[in-house]
Amino acid sequence: MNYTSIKNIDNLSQWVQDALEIKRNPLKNKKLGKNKTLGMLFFNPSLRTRLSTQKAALNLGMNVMAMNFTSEGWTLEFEDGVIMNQAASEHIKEAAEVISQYCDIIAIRAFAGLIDKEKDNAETVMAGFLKHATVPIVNMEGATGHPLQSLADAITMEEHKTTHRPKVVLSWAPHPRALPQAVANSFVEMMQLQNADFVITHPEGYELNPEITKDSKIEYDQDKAFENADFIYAKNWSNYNEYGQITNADSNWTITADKMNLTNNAKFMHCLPVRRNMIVTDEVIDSENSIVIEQANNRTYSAQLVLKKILENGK
Ligand code: SN0
Repeated sequence: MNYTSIKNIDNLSQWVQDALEIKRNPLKNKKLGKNKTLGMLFFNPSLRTRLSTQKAALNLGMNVMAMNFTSEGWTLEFEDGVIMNQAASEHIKEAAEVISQYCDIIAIRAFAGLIDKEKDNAETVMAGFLKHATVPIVNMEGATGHPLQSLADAITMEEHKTTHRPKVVLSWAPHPRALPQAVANSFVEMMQLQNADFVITHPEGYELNPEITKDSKIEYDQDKAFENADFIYAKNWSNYNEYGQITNADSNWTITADKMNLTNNAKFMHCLPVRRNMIVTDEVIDSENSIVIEQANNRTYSAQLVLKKILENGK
């Protein structure tokens, strides 16, 4: 069993309940991972993902090895049949097979490069490991998705929802750097499995991949989208059509207290790290309605559920 996409979740509400059970009793399966090793490979920075996934593995009694490939590993080649006379020192074929001998599960973080859309959509790094590793793979944010984050988001919303069918708004917000669409993509896919009134709001032109958003509702008027919302999920992403570009930096999209006042006393969510007073004002993120810290806490239980399932199911 791999966990590379929200599509790997067969029953979201059951998974959320199982994760909440783990949260109530996190050390219950402390023997399950005995003498098993999780290898975590990072091609990009991480705070929550690295520490929460490690914590999850430790709660299951696993051993953990983490490696930062950008500063510590050989530069990898992912293309077949090339003459390796450029920067890459080692082919994914050997690297993935070798790491598979040391680890029982391999978790990978490899962001979108945001230059070559086709290459990002092909998930070159994740796909290379899926093809050549001989152990299960966990996605710790690939080029197009961040399914551990979205599972944690689902757990967090289950804990905080006050109605059976909440209104959930995914709102784009401005950012000084070009960011991937991964977090937004997986959030959309997760919301499509929920009983909710789900709305995506972003400036015109900032549409996500239509193969992911499918028939999810899009409202270009942010104020209108916020009306009666129970959850505001803020996230920046760079332009998908003009791939990887920043074509809008309008500070009117920043989540302010005035905008939150349009909602039904909505909870504020963000995956973190967050740029204060760009994405969200201090007033909102420091308010009682902000649940970003609990959301980060739930990363542990999201990862622990996934690792537990893999340990139980094997390959
Ligand atoms: C990443 C992203 O995909 O948006 C990771 C989020 C979990 N975020 C960033 O790279 C933020 C970087 C910054 O400079 O604010």
